[in-house]
Amino acid sequence: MSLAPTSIVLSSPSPSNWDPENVSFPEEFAWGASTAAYQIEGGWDADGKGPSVWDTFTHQGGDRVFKNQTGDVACGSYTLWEEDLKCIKQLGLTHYRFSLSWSRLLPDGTTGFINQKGVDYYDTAIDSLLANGVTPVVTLYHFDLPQHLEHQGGWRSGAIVAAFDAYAQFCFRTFGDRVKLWLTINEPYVLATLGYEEGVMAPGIKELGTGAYQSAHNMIKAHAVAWHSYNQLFRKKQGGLVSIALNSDWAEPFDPNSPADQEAAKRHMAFCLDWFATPIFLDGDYPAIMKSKISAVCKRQGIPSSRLPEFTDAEKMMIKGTADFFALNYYTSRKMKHQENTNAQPSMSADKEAEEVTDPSWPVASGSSWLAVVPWGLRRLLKYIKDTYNHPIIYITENGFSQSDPAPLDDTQRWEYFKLTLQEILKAIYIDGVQLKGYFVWSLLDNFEWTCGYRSRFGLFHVDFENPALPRVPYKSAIEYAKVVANNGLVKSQE
Ligand code: PNW
Repeated sequence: MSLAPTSIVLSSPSPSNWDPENVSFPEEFAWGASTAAYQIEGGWDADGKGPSVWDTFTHQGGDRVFKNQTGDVACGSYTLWEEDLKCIKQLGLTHYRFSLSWSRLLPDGTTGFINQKGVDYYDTAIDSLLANGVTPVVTLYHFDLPQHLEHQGGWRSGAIVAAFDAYAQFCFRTFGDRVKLWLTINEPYVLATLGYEEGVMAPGIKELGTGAYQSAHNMIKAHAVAWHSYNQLFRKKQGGLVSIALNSDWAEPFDPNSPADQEAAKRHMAFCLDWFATPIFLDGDYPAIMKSKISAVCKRQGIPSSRLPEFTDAEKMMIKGTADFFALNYYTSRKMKHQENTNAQPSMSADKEAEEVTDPSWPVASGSSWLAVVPWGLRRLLKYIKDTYNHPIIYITENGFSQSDPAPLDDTQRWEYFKLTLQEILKAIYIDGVQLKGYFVWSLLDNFEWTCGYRSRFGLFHVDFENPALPRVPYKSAIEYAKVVANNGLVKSQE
């Protein structure tokens, strides 16, 4: 069954007939949806899978996750892959982004033992996507580090770089004959700040002022080393592309007339996106704003050398230019106000000397308190990426809006948010000249939304987690998104 109506040909844009609901997206635009292994698969110890840091974190309880829920079962995608495929086909997607569970493939994180059942699972998924004309986009690592590697220091240890490279090479060798679009690490910003600095996500490490910088340092190196491995060992034969999925807010000054707030907004961008994008896309090193601010704050705190680690010259050379396209996850925008750091206690959030101020006029997605809905912020962010990072090819690898459980299947409001977002994307493409090649909704399915558990629902398909069969049912947004995909554009409603 397809949810899509017969295709309607839309006119191409010209300034005189500009109507975002009557304009086609560029030819070959990638229409996708995204998921991540721990959030959907379940089967946490099935068929020889090793534990990941998320298995450990959720099994420890302690009310760090809503109702102490776990991903033990989640959407059951490990056994219900065919159901996911049906959803993908109903939407008519051209692309599907999912992640590999590192410890399902390599139970202790090393290539010392390979779990063939895990390889079989992803082989089936990849082959059936391709058989249905859907291009797989594969994230190597989406937050679920093998627990064995965390025991050895995880991302705080430099040893992780070689371990990640070995895993990446294993994946390129095993799946790269069929997978041509790769993402190494999902959202190093979220992982570093929430996993290793504030400790609210797995592995729950709270090391304020150092944890995020140290872990991010190793993530950047691991990404770069894996990119070079692909480049040297696989690119010629396999012909694919490798990048890293960077999430970013868009930051506006709280008071647009205050130079201090304007600087605060710039610093928010530096500490969020540029932290990773400057080294990888520009010059191999951290943004100057970040380096000077952190070292100034450290001096005031009586800390002799900066808490931000430094790359050697050889590392800078190695890191620079290690992405074949720009993969952006966008959810929200923030208004930033200058906030002088008078705190003796080090922390990354205080280093930034910028404080977020909520704008009460921005609607908030009902399932996520942090998600203010600001579609025009995405357009500005895309323009910023174009101007700052040499006009790269961009894919939006995640964007979405959550509802709170119980979530109505008639999610008209949410579809409004998607529509406004797609209109801003059209402006970015046709007015601002951004080279945007694809858009992926987060997420295909309602799933385990990390610390919010199953309460926060981002899916295009509703999943009934109370029913052991875990049935998937389309929200209205799924039906509308299928029309957009089929028409390669928004269509005026027929009412
Ligand atoms: C992303 N924030 O995480 C992840 O890639 C997904 O796994 C996740 O389900 C999705 O966005 C929705 O949350 C984020 O606090 C987690 O700003 C937190 C934030 C942003 C993104």
